[in-house]
Amino acid sequence: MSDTATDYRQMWADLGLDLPMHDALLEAVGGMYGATFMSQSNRPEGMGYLDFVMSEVHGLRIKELDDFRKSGGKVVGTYCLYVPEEIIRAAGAWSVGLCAGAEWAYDEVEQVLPRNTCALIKSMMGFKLGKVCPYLEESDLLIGETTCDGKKKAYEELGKHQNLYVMELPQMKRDKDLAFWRSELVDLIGKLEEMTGKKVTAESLATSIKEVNDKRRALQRIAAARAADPSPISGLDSLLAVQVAFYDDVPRFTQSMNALADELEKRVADGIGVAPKGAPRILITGTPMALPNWKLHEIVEKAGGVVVGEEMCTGSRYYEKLVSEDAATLDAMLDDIAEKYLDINCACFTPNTGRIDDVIRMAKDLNADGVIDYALNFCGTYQIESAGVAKAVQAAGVPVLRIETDYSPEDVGQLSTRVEAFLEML
Ligand code: BJ8
Repeated sequence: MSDTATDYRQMWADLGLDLPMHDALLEAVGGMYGATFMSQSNRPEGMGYLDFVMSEVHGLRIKELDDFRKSGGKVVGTYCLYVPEEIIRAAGAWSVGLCAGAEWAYDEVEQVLPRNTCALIKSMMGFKLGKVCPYLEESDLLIGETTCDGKKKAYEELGKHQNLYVMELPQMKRDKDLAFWRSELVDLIGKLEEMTGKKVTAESLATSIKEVNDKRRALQRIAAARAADPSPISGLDSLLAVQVAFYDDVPRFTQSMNALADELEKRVADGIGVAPKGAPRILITGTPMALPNWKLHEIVEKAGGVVVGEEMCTGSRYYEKLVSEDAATLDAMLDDIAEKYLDINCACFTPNTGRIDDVIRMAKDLNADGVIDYALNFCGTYQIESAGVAKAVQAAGVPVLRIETDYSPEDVGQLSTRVEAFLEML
């Protein structure tokens, strides 16, 4: 994390952050990062880029956003995979995925949201009410979406504090739902054009589709390298790459991740890994793990396993599918974007059998020895899907461990015991 004694303090104060609380957050996350990431052995050198990005997460990157806005640019904050980054960039704005991965200001949050709300939503509100997130404060517009009930209603509260626009997401995937979703993309374009004063054209959209696809392709290369035994990169480092993908500068991130992928491919050819060959290989599926939520990966890898994939929004759902680059007109590009995004398998949809197919396919492709189904407490959609996912994956011959947790460290001991027993059984 940034040294709080550097000259970023004025910038943070100008953004209206609560400086003492912000110092406390940076110190806590910096300590966690050091203990979790820097203690790993045999990391790829390419991780140096992500270490640097994390060391400047509230520093240099915020300065870049600040400078962009001072030169007339607009920043858009998002919370969900369904909000298309391609369209935001094509309208001349920058998109930042907002973190919601740490317990913060829960006392204040529980004044407006029920205690039994999932940790992700509480964190989203806590960062705002606690005034500790410079990304939120740099956002000219937040885009919410009607996914789960908790988020949908929490956006009403969040909207009392910040400029917020909500996209309506259908909950089924029929042709009429696709047509409706496409019309939501058209409305989003109108909203963004009004804010940035820039037109979304076939040219600007084609450019942003290509840029975002290139970012996803770089992440696909990293994911493919993880299929090797021994795995050339830890699950923790791979998860971090996807978490950073949501807010870093797109071309710079893509270039750095391609350099990392080059190194990983060389490691695979040379048989170099981060865990001994034959270490238990785990695929995790479930609710997303927003920064700085590294809890389960750390538990698995400290217990001697290696996480080889994540079927989640901070994983394969983010990078696996691309928007077609064949379209020549704005209309055809919007068709492609609507189709690609509606094809994400979130538990908010019914039915959502595509998710089960993905988990089984990934478990086979990555030679996973076991699957961990991960749901945040009070996340009804993923908790309800959990039994069906476990049954189908076990029927396909892969053992499953089901875990429900939150962001608190209180259950780490108990979870570690369960994970150790699971790894031993594999
Ligand atoms: S596309 S997974 S990012 S909605 S954990 S807030 S579902 S109660 S995060 Fe998600 Fe978009 Fe779907 Fe992905 Fe609600 Fe569950 Fe909380 Fe959740």
